[in-house]
Amino acid sequence: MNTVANPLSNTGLVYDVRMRFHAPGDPRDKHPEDPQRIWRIYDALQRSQCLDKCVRIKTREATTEDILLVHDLTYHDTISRTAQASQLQLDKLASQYDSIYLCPESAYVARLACGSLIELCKAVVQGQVSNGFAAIRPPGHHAERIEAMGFCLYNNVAVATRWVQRHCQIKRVLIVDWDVHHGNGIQEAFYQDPDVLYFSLHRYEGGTFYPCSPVASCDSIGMGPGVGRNVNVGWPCAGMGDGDYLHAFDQLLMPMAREFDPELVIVACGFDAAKGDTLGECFVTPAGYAHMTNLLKSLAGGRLVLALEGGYSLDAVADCALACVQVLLGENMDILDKNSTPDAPRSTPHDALGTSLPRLGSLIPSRAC
Ligand code: 6DK
Ligand code: ZN
Repeated sequence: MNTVANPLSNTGLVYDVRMRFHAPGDPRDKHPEDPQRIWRIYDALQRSQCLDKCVRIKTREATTEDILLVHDLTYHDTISRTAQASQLQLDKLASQYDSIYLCPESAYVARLACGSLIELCKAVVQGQVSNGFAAIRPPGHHAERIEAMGFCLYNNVAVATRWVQRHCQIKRVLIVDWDVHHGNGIQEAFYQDPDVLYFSLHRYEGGTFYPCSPVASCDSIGMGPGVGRNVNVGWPCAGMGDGDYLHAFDQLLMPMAREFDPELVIVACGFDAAKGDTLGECFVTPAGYAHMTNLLKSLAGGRLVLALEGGYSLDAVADCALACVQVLLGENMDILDKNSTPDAPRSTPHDALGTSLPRLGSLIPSRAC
């Protein structure tokens, strides 16, 4: 039997067909952040009978008050006004940001994504469901206080984190960001906050991989009272796989997380490090994401929320999201491919984790470096 047992749970799901309305102004423009991404997740859940086992969480728009927990009012108003703008004006505004497209529905959809993640986090914290998955878009982890970037308008994960801290009696939140890009916006929001541990694994490559900023380096450790609560595992190259990710979980994330003792865990859940994603150029498998989900389920009394960020291979996004939801539901997981599991420790230092830790993923034959 090639599966690993997993206790049953009650899993919330956010999906709203209206989140497909955010799309490039010219429908002939193909963009990786494609409305079909969330539909493909929904379809995979339906085909595998997982949909019926999930509890659907009612979606809602984030209010201005919610958005202002992270973003500034002028920025909020700039995005809100896009609902009345012409496509020409929208293209002009979008061009002032880095890697952004806008259409008249974008602001509404961004509020819907953000508000729905808040509702899912609330349901988990209040115990209506044990854990949950939010198939939301546009993504959020690059969005800064006053800046849209990297396909992101509002920082869904940061707003939901601040919301549960403000409205529920939740203090310590662990945010794990396994999107292949660094979540500069989440880092910015909590950089001085001792109550939010932000842990990101991403391609860094000396600051040449998007968002191409030195703030994504492992030197960014937090500031003031937040020192030690920001952890960047910046990969030096493409080609990372299950072994690399699980080794970083085993050696760094899980020990730090146990010590931090979070009351809620939120994953900025991009699937662009998945095998088959041409933007990410990595090799994480659905079983790899399932095992990472399973490890995180052991924290915070199982209060775990996965919020979709990137992921551009429609097949990989569907397969990986399904594998994660199956773990959330407590279904058995596929065992990992032997060639993707962590290698026995070696003494070779690794750029990303510092000199005292073994080299990662050395069993993976396909890596580019
Ligand atoms: N632009 C994200 O996955 C967003 O982190 C990544 C944003 C990358 C912007 C640079 C880039 C392309 C590439 C191909 C075609 C058009 C634009 F926020 C998340 F969605 F999660 O690669
Ligand atoms: Zn990404």
